[in-house]
Formats: sequence, structure tokens, C-alpha cells
Amino acid sequence: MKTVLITGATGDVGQHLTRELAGKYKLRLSDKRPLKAKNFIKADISKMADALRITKGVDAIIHLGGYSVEGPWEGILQANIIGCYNVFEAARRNGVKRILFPTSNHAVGFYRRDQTIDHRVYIKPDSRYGVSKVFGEALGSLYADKYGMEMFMMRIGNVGPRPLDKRRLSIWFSPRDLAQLVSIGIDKPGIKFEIVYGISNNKRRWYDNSNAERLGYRPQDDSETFAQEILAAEKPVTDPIAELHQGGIFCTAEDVPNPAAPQKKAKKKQK
Ligand code: 15L
Repeated sequence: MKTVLITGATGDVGQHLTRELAGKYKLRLSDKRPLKAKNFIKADISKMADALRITKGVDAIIHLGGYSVEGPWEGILQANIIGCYNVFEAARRNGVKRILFPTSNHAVGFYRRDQTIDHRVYIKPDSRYGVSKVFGEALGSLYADKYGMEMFMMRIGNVGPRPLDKRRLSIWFSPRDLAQLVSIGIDKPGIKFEIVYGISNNKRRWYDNSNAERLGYRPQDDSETFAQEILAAEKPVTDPIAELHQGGIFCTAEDVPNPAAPQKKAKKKQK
């Protein structure tokens, strides 16, 4: 049985994967945040020593660790740029060949919704977060060409048991389809560097996912099952830029609120 490291294991996607892949692989879980599990190692990937410790002796790495939304530059820099470099470089030094990197729809979020894009389009990030995902794609390409590592880049839409809104009807990724794509990324022989889209078989998709299909991906779910209900609950359009582009509110000039950021305290009134 292959030993697979999941970084960022306490996040939503990490939890779905831990559940879906249990029994199929020997999982090693890691995160900066604590988790009560025997196979868990606490680590801060912005530190090379930690990255080296967690990547030792595994067959593949699913590198989810880092910011998963837009955030302040300093946070993105530490977690998604330095952290990503440390994990890829630690893998190389430890002789781990295969890395699965969940890049994001936000790496190409400035494409318009009336365009269908495939894995060969030029990048169009919509945020600092999107740029950090492009960095991961570029680093993966470098490590594949230069060091012969095997890189599986999944531009993930939105993972969850159900789509959340109209935009997510196009990019929804069910947990079981996620598990299928990830298993291909771990087990398919001969991967050098591949970009695929991490979405289900959504009727409203904006992606031509033929590269994933070529590698054997056969998604089971379609967000259309939820469409009527989601569209009925959808709020009226307020931001035409967001509505026009695939990345939604990540594309507006306003900063996307960052749920992880500390809330500013209201100023006390001077007496
Ligand atoms: C992402 O890349 C994020 O990780 C996730 O939190 C969602 O924001 C998702 O994209 C999305 O576009 O809905």
C-alpha cells in the first residue's frame, strides 16, 4: 500500500480526502493546526526543517497546505509561495517523485464565463491567491523538467457535498469525484507534468477537461441535480465584473473578505 502525505489535512478538502481515501492508501496527515489522529504530524511548511520531516519516506504528496482563499500578501507569501517551495524542494531532497498540487480555478479566474478553456490556455489569475497557485504550477513544471519529478496539477473548482451558488454550478467538485481524480494522480504510471481541472461532470462547466479524461477520469456527479434549487435561491446580480468572469468576486477591484484575518476592533469613543 502506498504511503501518501496530505498537507493541510485539517481543511475542508483535506477532511474530504482523508475520509474518501482511507483504506486505499496509508495516509500521513499534516497541518499547522492540531488534529487528534495517530497518523498526524504537526508542521509549519514555511520552515524547511518541518517540510523535510513530513515528506520523508512517502510515495506521494497531496500538497493542500496553505491559504485557500485570497489573503494579505505576507500570509500568501509565507504559506503559498515559501511553503510550496519548501514542500517541493523537501520532496526532491527526500527522493519523493510524485506530487499532486491542488491549484485553483482562480489561476485562470479572469477568463470570461462565455469562454470554454482547456489545460493549455495562458494563465489569468484573479487575485494574489490565484498568483500563488500559478507559482505552484510553474514550480511543478520546473521540478518535472529539471529533476524528473512527476507533477499532477489539479485546478480545483469548489469541493463540497453540494454546489453553493450559481457560479459554483459550473465548478462544483463532489468529494467522490475528487477522490477519483486524486487516485489517478497517485496511481497513473508515466505522469510527467499534467494540468487537469478538478470539477465534476457539470453540465454548466466552463472547462474542456479532456486532459483529465485522457488520463482516465470519469466523473460521476453533475451539479445540474441541484440547479433549480440553487438558482431559485440566488441573490440578484450586484457586481457585473464578478458576474462576467469565472473567478467571481475574486475578479473585482475590492479585496475579497478574508475569513482567516483578525477582525478590526471598533475604536473606543474618546471621552
Ligand atoms: C478556491 O480555490 C478556494 O480554495 C475555495 O475556498 C473556493 O473559494 C473556491 O476556489 C471557489 O472558487 O469557489
